[in-house]
Amino acid sequence: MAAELSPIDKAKFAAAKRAVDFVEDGMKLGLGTGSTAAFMVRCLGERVRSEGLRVQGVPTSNRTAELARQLGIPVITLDEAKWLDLTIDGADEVDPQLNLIKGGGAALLQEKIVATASERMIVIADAAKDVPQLGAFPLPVEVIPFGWQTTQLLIGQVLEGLDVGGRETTLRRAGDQPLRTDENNYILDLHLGRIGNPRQLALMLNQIPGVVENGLFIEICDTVIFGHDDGRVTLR
Ligand code: ABF
Repeated sequence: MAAELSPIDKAKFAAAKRAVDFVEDGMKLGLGTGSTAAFMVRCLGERVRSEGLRVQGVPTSNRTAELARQLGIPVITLDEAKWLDLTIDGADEVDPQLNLIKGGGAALLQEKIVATASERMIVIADAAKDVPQLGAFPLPVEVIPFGWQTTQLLIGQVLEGLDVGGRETTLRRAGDQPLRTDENNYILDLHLGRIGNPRQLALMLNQIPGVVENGLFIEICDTVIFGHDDGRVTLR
């Protein structure tokens, strides 16, 4: 598969393939969302097919569930699994403390629930996601549609008092309609530029009525595998 890939996809594939080496027979797995996670699901499906690897997967989105089923990976719900051995998922940014911004794929809610319900979380990403400070990537916040513009106003008020580089917030759209998450919620993207205190921001955001979850993953990720376009990987 790796032969005809673009340089960035080679990097994603390399990280994804290395992560699947950590999967052991009998594991209950959280299956992430996004293009890097999709490579991981394909590599996992290949091990299931070629080795008879026995795993059960809890997907973090409808699209990951569909791909896993296509590849013959047994799919179960988180309620059936109750607790997971390992979650492998992508990210939009990774800082030196392994704090993450996730949600570019609008799946942050299920991703955070599944990652939190796991003994271990491995993040897979191309090396460009390795950043000195979070915030250049717009921070996704999942909100319920009811009163979303008031929620947006309250988020703006919270941001006024925090150490961030900018305070613009936008409603993520799919065409001329608001994008809907798998839970039928909306996503507000916070264009902060720089986040001085990710832990504080994550806590403050989730206090706001109407906010369901935010894309800051603080002290959830245990290991990051960065892929490089020459096929190398580096682990942190
Ligand atoms: C998902 O994958 C999202 O949380 C994250 O935003 C995205 C990264 O996408 P990609 O792997 O396509 O860069 O986990």
